[in-house]
Amino acid sequence: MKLTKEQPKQKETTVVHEYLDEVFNTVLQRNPGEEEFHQAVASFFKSLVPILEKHPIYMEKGILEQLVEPERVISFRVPWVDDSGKINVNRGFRVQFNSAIGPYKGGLRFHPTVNLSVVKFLGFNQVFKNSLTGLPIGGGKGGADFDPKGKSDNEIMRFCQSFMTELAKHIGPDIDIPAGDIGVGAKEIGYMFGQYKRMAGASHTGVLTGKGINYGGSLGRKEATGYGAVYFVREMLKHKGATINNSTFVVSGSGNVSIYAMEKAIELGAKVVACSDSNGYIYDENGIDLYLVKQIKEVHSDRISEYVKYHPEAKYVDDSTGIWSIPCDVVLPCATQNEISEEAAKQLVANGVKVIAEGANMPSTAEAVNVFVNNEIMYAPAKAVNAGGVAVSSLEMAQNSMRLSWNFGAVDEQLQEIMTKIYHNCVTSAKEYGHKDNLLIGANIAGFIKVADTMIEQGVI
Ligand code: NDP
Ligand code: 2IT
Repeated sequence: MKLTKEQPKQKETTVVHEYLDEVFNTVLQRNPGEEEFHQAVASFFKSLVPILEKHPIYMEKGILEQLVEPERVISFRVPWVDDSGKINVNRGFRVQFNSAIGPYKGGLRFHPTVNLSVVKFLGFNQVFKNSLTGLPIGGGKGGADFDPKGKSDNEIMRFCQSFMTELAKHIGPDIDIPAGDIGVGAKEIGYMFGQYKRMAGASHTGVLTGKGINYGGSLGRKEATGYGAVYFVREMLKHKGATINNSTFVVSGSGNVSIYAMEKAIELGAKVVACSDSNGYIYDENGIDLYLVKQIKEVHSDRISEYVKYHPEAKYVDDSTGIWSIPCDVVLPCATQNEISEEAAKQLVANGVKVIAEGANMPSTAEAVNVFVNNEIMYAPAKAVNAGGVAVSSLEMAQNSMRLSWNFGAVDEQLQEIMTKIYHNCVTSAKEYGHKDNLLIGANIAGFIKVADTMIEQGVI
């Protein structure tokens, strides 16, 4: 990469801020009301100041202007018939954000809160997360404002088929490869895969990841995001000469990411004392009975409040945000965006938290992040911490291309290597750009460089 000569620092800082402000103002004007998207872009831009100071080429080549505009946005009607015969209409999305380093890759979310802003914030962050994995995947995201809660299996199947009937026109194993996210697990992926196969008249195994093991799913994908997050925490603690053993964890959510984060943390000797769902949280000071949580959530799709029926000594509180009042060493927010407010962050800090590692996407508000950074808490952002899920998705694609499947140990070993590399890459980038130990800046810069340099190499502009 050709670098222009460094300018005196003060002058450059002004220019850089002016430039970032200008691009950000365009984002605000072009995307009115998309608050989550604005939040993701603002947080990312803040981290880029040191790299733009050193390498103005990214400004000269208009890289940021291009990065904030998705390559393609698809929005579509999803009509489906419920069990009573009533016709329902939902809105589906796929945002194909950036394909510089590979085909679009990212999950699908089915939740009533899904809208264009949510899909765009997720897609934007996915671009840099995927870059951090070191694997050849671009970034995208999709979903629908469909609520799977309380729906029958047949209703979910009909919805998934209708959703895929439109989505199929836009995806493919070398074009765009969706996977799961909130409300989309192996069951939904199976229904969507079946519909894609019927429409294509061929079994393009690599078109989706997170598939069932019988038809091309990777062993270890289900566990990957949660395990990966804990492997990342292990590296963070190692850096400080500490270990997970005997530490106390609070893990929000009780879905895919949360359950497997708890599983790995417990395996490595932690005591997980609390988890939650969107209704409330449980606190079990003896340590969460994970077998029971799996039964409640994975087998019966029930509420986490059921837990206290089997463990009356534990406590259930009917307010999921209260989970942040529990003193602990390590916090893994693994539910949803903006689940940690500024007040919650202050309370965590006051209670002596040592590590915050984001399993969910953008779980901390901008104000909460400031609280962690200003108090020098070990804080790691989602795009680094939860990258294990998409990394193993990429390994699933590799296995599909080879028409082979690796055993669990082989996948898990690669996951551990990938998470360790991501951690070191973040640390190195943070240090190189003058923000030692700031994993937020390190992750954003490391994720950015690869995408930006590739865009320049490919002559996108
Ligand atoms: P799941 O649907 O499996 O679980 C989501 C969990 O979060 C459930 O316990 C759910 O509770 C809770 N939750 C959802 N919305 C809210 C809300 N508004 N307030 C409080 N709790 C809520 O999803 P995942 O575990 O897959 O995803 C969790 C997070 O991790 C998301 O941010 C996702 O984007 C991110 N992620 C997921 C990856 C994956 O591989 N699945 C990869 C990387 C990131 P309830 O049951 O009541 O709805
Ligand atoms: O946010 C994410 O990284 C995911 N939901 C997983 C994406 C994927 O393609 O596995």
